Order: sequence, then structure tokens, then C-alpha cells
Amino acid sequence: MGFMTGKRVLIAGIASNRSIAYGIAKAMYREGAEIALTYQGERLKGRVEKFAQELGSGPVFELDAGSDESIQKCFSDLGKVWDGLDVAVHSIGFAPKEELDGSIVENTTREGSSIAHDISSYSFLAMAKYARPLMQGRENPSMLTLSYLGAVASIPNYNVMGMAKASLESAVRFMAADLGQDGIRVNCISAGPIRTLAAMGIKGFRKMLDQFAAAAPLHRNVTIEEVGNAAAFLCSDLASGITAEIMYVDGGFNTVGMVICPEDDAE
Ligand code: NAD
Ligand code: 0WE
Repeated sequence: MGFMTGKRVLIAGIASNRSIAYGIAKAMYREGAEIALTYQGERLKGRVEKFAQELGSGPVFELDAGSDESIQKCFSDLGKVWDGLDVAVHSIGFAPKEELDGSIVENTTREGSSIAHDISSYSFLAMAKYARPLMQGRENPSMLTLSYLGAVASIPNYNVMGMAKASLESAVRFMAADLGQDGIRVNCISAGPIRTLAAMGIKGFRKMLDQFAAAAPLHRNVTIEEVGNAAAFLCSDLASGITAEIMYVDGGFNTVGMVICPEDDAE
């Protein structure tokens, strides 16, 4: 029997079969969870419905992270088909593309910063607002979001998304303190770089993946399957003592202070 048997899970953030959210959904489904999915707009509806069929034919809802009404409607519709919710997964991040290039001081705008923080950070808190009532009286409920090292260290071009991820990681701690009263755990996975739609068109992403693999203790990149497995663990009863945690699934990259590149190590 899987370690998430009987858990009802809502997962927001599937856009393709490369999405981290897809890796999470697959792992949780494999471990026996019932899966509900959300999609960002009509454009993605058909695709997400197809993924839902593959994941046990659970319900599908629209969720626009930038709209309180949309988030509220998603959870109120969910409450009509499920009598409760055990897990809510937030795998959503966005900043206008022009913000993720070059000088943060020159290129960041008030509007771009506002959008990045709204979609990438505030929306996790907003989801908690509407998930909380559905989680009352459930066994070991929890929430999970996805972050990146750019929250705590500067990374070229990640720019205002780094500020938004710092805000998101702080939200994890404050939400854990608040929702802990209701027995709800709140955790975060900080994943290494993965080629997803959100990584497409980021200048030099290929090179970043290679440099990451060269420096990481495991000497390779991580996969959505590996993030999915860690997510399933964190949202299962196996992790009942864990909350407010930022768990790195990055092959150890975040712990390395210096590496010597083989090609520069001639002596
Ligand atoms: P992805 O493009 O597959 O997923 C991003 C999702 O965000 C998409 O499903 C998109 O529809 C959704 N989204 C964006 N704006 C939205 C809005 N307004 N309303 C609703 N949904 C919206 O890319 P991904 O890499 O799987 O990203 C998922 C999460 O993982 C993000 O938070 C990202 O920051 C984080 N992350 C990604 C990496 C990486 O290298 N790919 C590394 C660490 C963390
Ligand atoms: O969090 C992310 C993705 C962030 C992201 C990406 C895009 C591209 C398309 C947010 N908004 C947008 N908006 C778009 O229009 N990652 C961790 C992946 C990522 O993105 C980077 C990275 C890494 C790693 C951007 C610059 C540098 C490194």
C-alpha cells in the first residue's frame, strides 16, 4: 500500500509533462493519493484534463494565481466534490520575461516586481486562506510550495524572482506558525535547475545546467521524479513532525562553497 493512500491532494502548476508539478502528481498518485489538478487558463484546460485522466480521473479546476475570486472559486468548487482536503501543492512562479535579464538595478520595474511577488509568493498565502476550512478535522494536512536557491543567494538574471522567492520562503515560516494551530504543516522544496517551460528562453540555461552538474556533490542535475518523491514524503504522514522546512532537492549544490573545475586544474 502506498504511503499516501487515502490522501486527497490539490496540485496547482501543471503546464506540461516536464512541469515539476507533474512529477509531484505522478509520485503522489503512485503512492495512493487521489489527485485534483488546476490549470491557469482556457489555453491549458484540455492538456491538464488529459493529465488528470492519467492520474486517476480526479477533478480539474481553473485557478488564476493573480485573482482572489478565481482561487476562492477553485476551493469552493473542490468542496462540492470532495468532503475535505489533505494536501495543497503550489508549483507556480512568474515574472515578466524582461525582468529576468541583466542588471537587476537597471531592469526591475515597480510593476514587474509587483507581479512577481503577487503570482509567486502571495498566491501561496491566498491558497492557504481557502484551503484551511477544507483541511479542518483531517489527519495530518499539509501545504507545499517550490522555491529556488535564488531566494538566498544572488544568481545571474534570476533578479526579482529571487526577491519573490525570499518572500515565499518567509511566507512558509509565517504560515507554518499560523496554520500549526490547526495541525496543518507548511513546507517548501528548493529544487535545483530543471528544464521546464519556466526555464525555456532563459538565456544560458543549458550552460547553467552543466555548471550546476559540475559543481554539485552528486555531479548531475536533478529530475522532476526526484522532486516528486521528496514532495510525496513531505506531504505524507511519514513527515508528520516536519513543518516550516525549506528542503533542498539539488544534489547538494547549495552546500558547496568552492569547486575546482577539472579543466582549470592543470597543476
Ligand atoms: P512550469 O512552467 O512547468 O510551471 C510553472 C507553472 O506556473 C505553470 O503551470 C503555469 O501555468 C503556472 N502559473 C504561472 N502563472 C500563473 C498564474 N497567474 N496562475 C496560475 N498558474 C500560473 O515550470 P516549473 O519549473 O515546473 O515551475 C514550478 C515551480 O517550481 C515554480 O514555482 C518555479 O519557480 C519552481 N522552481 C523551478 C525550477 C526550475 O529550474 N525549473 C527550480 C526551482 C524551483
Ligand atoms: O523559478 C524559476 C522560473 C522563473 C520564471 C521563469 C520565467 C520564464 C518565462 C518566472 N517567470 C518567467 N516568465 C516568463 O515569461 N526557475 C528556478 C527556473 C529558472 O529561471 C531562471 C533561472 C532558473 C534556474 C531565470 C534566470 C536565471 C536562472
